[in-house]
Amino acid sequence: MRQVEVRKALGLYFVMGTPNVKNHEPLAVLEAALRGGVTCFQLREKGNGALTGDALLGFARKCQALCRLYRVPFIVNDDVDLALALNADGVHVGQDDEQADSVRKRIGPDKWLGVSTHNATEVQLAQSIGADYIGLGPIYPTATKLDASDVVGTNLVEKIHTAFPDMPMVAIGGITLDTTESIIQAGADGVAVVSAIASATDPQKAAKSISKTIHSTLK
Ligand code: TZP
Ligand code: MG
Repeated sequence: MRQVEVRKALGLYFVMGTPNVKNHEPLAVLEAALRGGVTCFQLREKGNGALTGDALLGFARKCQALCRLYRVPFIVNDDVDLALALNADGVHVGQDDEQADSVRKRIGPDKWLGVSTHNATEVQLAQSIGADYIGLGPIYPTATKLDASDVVGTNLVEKIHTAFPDMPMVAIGGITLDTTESIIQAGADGVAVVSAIASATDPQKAAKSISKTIHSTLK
């Protein structure tokens, strides 16, 4: 069943674009993360020096090929045209991006649609237009997204989990190995991280440690 598959993929959801990687080669970081056990990957190419045009297309193709190798869903942030050109597994949009219902029409019923949310009203709307999962956050302060809205804390994870038990949910924003357990205990299906893996000295080890914590907490 699709919802079961989606929930499983949300476990350790790695989000990355080339600007998020400083001391390594971005594709090497993605491969290390995949080896370490990430269960979903979102290409979020944003910020200073972000790739565009053919360079973006080429990089995205390489990311997609790596994800296929590790049998991990490949999701594209915001860029519906890119997702369609690559036949990505899904698209993730925020509140300021193309309206989720219009995205759903363009990608069709089979691709996954994720929507970033910050409160119950946005979750309700995401559910009504048939989102496959929601991202909820920022849970904690984050330096990765400069225009991030106010932090919501794990209280909102609990509240949304109770109010929308059928909506797969991944928490995002400032999440580290140390906070993973409390987020899963609050009812999230998984954690989405950028810097906890992309900025780690050893991205594979970082992914493996978070993955272990998720599995032992979910049991
Ligand atoms: N959306 C809300 S917070 C965030 C995004 C994309 C950035 C999360 O990055 P990090 O480094 O895991 O805090
Ligand atoms: Mg967006």
